[in-house]
Amino acid sequence: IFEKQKFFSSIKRQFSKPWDYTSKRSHYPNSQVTLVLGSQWGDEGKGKLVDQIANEYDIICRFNGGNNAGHSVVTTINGKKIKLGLHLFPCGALHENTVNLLGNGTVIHIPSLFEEVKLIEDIGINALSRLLISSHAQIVPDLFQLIDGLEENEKSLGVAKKIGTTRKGIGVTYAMEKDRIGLRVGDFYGIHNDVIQKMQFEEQLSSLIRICKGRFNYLLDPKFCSKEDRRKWDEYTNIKRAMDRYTKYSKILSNHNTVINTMDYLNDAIKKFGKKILIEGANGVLLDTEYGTYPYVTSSCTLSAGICTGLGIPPRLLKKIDFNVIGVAKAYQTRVGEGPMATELPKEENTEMALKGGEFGVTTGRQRRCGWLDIVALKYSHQLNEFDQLILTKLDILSGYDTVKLGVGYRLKNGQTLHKTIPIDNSNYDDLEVIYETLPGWKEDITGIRSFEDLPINAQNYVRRIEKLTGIFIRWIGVGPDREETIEKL
Ligand code: 2SA
Ligand code: GDP
Ligand code: MG
Repeated sequence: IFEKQKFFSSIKRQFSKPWDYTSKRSHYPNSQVTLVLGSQWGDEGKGKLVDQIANEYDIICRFNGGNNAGHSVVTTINGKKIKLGLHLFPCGALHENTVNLLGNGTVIHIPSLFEEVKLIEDIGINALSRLLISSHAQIVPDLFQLIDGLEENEKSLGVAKKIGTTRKGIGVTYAMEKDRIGLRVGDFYGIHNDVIQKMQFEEQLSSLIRICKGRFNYLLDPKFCSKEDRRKWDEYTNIKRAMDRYTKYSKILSNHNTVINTMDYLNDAIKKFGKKILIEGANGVLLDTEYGTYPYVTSSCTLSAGICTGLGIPPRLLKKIDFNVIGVAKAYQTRVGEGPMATELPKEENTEMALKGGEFGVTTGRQRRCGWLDIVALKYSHQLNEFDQLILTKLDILSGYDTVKLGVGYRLKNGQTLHKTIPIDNSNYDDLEVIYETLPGWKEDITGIRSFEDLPINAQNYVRRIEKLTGIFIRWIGVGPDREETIEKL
């Protein structure tokens, strides 16, 4: 015991001399690799920021998730207002000089990706010729999306905790990958002109369908499987149909040389050619499988750490170049799907904020749950990602409130108070009391404002207070959905 005490007190001594590591931070726009991450539960406005700064980068990458994500981009091209909801295609979409890359950590539902490509090309912008896909990325077959939906239906009957997924097959695909029976893009890429590969892929596909039929047959119970779902099941488990479709996809993708070893490509781009890379996170930190509010999470790594495995960029390389992490935080808080949210507003005020903020899912159209900005969760998120700077979005939505609140602490039932980390156990949320700081609000419409000093003083104080409480520098403030509706605070 004595030795232990000595050990701990020596560690404490080390901690009592803080080192000012903040002076070592890198700053956009000088960095070679910039990562944009959602610091909350997703939908913070990452898409807008990526679209806004993409022009300064050569390659825009996704490293996690699939078409569960919904990233909105609003801008005006040739006098025409464009509002694009992207799900898989990175938000460099509207910048013709960028390459857009889906890394090995992403999961890809090919038909949905083609739909997005069409949306972009309908605007008159090349998309497929600028897209690269990792041969290691997992495919999301239609069948996995159906299984995801049926599992949610089953859980809704109280069999297990419903997650409120987007029903895009994300969890099923990552589970199959870890089970080593998933299919990768490289498995079908090339089957249109290689008979041996075609036979091999057919074998893989047949075996996967056989396994799914065995494992998930119980989901065909009419209690949670409608007649239409049953019809889809028969369609999606038809091997000939699936082979025909994958052969067609293979041909289209190979016409554009879309599928490559993106890990080699990115490492060369950084080391040999000095290219600038912008990485776009999907979902948010609090939805991370390991560190989010498990089990109410998504099935990918949503943290900055995820870019190393999801793109094949070694951490040591990031240390050698200028690497910058931008956290995106909404000026209030939203969540879609099930799971705890400490600062959630009561029903009426919740709906009022959702309507004011247009808080409806880009993928599913579901109303998002709303609440006051949670500083405890934001600090937790910062600890996991070490943001160099924050962008605070949707400050305009808070105009009109007499007072605005910040959740600055959690008081647990056992008397413990948390200020910089969320509870490990979800059951703690049941009796948790949030400690709020209340600040005076502002009435003015701020969407037209472009300089920090022109904001109402109470809005300035709100932003400054968030900086003070989190210790993170707020670089930009969003005052509207359009690219231009942003204040840069230097
Ligand atoms: P999934 O589908 O397996 O990833 O769902 C697991 C949980 O992750 C949440 N999730 C999301 N949360 C916020 N935004 C997302 N994207 C869409 C959007 C959501 C939509 O941009 O609006 O349209 O509903 C997203 N994707 C997944 C999900 O709600 C589950 O809680
Ligand atoms: P993402 O998933 O983080 O890319 O965010 P989403 O696109 O799902 O949701 C953010 C929504 O807020 C979109 O409709 C954006 O157009 C919109 N938005 C982004 N920034 C701002 C802002 O500063 N003010 C307002 N009013 N809307 C914004
Ligand atoms: Mg979104």
